[in-house]
Amino acid sequence: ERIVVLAGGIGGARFLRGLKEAAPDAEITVVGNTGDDIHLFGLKVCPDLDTVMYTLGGGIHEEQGWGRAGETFAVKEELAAYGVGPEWFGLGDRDFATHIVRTQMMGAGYPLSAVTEALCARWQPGVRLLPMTDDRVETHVLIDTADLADGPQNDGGESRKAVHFQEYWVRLRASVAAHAVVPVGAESAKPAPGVLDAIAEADVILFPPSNPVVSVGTILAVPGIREGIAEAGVPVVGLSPIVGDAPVHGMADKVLAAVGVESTAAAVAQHYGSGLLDGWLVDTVDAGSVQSVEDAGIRCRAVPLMMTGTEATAAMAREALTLAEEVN
Ligand code: GDP
Ligand code: FO1
Ligand code: CA
Repeated sequence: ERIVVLAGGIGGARFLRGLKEAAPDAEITVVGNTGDDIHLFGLKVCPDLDTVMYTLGGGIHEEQGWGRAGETFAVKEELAAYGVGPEWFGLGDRDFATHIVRTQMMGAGYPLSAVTEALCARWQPGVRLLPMTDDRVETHVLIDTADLADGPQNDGGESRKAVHFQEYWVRLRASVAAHAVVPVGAESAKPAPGVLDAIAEADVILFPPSNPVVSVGTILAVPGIREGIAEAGVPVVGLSPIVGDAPVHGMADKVLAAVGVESTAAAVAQHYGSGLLDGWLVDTVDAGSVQSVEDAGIRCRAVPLMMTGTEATAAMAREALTLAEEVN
């Protein structure tokens, strides 16, 4: 069986661990979000690709969900001693090596997809990990400068600025309103080699409980990917990242508000829409919303959706595959 998964970072990676267990013989292709990518100190950092690679390859910092296990921060401290930041983004020594190899290969002319394959030769994630595109896409978030503590105060005029997604998420902790989320560069990006073929040849396509706006939404913003999924004519099943009207972790509600979507499992399903989604899993606490999702033309089931461990996550993956068979 060929399964394609559109994945962000932590939610996508943890789900994939369960999916591998649930479908040990499946050929899994992961289309990873690269809108979170950021250039720091001349290095290209790909947080979501690395989170998937480290999680499935056994190198992840388990409790944190991102970055390396057993990490140290000597390089960051030395940079800080020179007054060189940003101090708000924690790049560790082990992680630095990944970014150095990636940047060096890209400087030599290799596309990100080839570099990702080379990095995965070490980590052996057990899935084919493809970036959504080899082109540069960077998600930016539009905020009000008046909302910033150090911004211009009540000068009468309205002043908005775009900040990099990582600055919004990590430095500001999504504490100010997001007025828009823009995947800069997406409109002219091309799907990476292998992405459209994997989608066209898939038996099932899954949306893990990843952020619907800045993870799955960004992947779908690459021209051709959404169309390819719709045209594949195979079951498309998603799992809600919203449980009990709030994101399980993180601040997905802030970016959902920016696109005018309520933070409920049903609203996220309707945001994807019946033109894209055939099936949707909500958590048992949201069983009351199953009917409204079905009324929107999307087959829906309520099952436990908390990824408390590999066994619970594998059970979620099995439910998703079962629902896919039902809608087929
Ligand atoms: P990120 O790139 O690291 O933010 O990770 P993703 O976009 O892949 O996933 C983030 C989303 O995962 C968040 O919106 C969380 O609500 C969701 N999430 C995290 N853990 C769980 C879980 O155990 N169950 C469910 N249903 N969602 C989860
Ligand atoms: N997340 C944080 O909250 N703080 C950090 O300092 C941080 C550093 C970091 C470094 C490498 C990497 O691959 C991921 C990192 N993350 C950090 C996580 C990541 O930036 C975000 O969780 C996701 O991009 C959100 O989708
Ligand atoms: Ca992410």
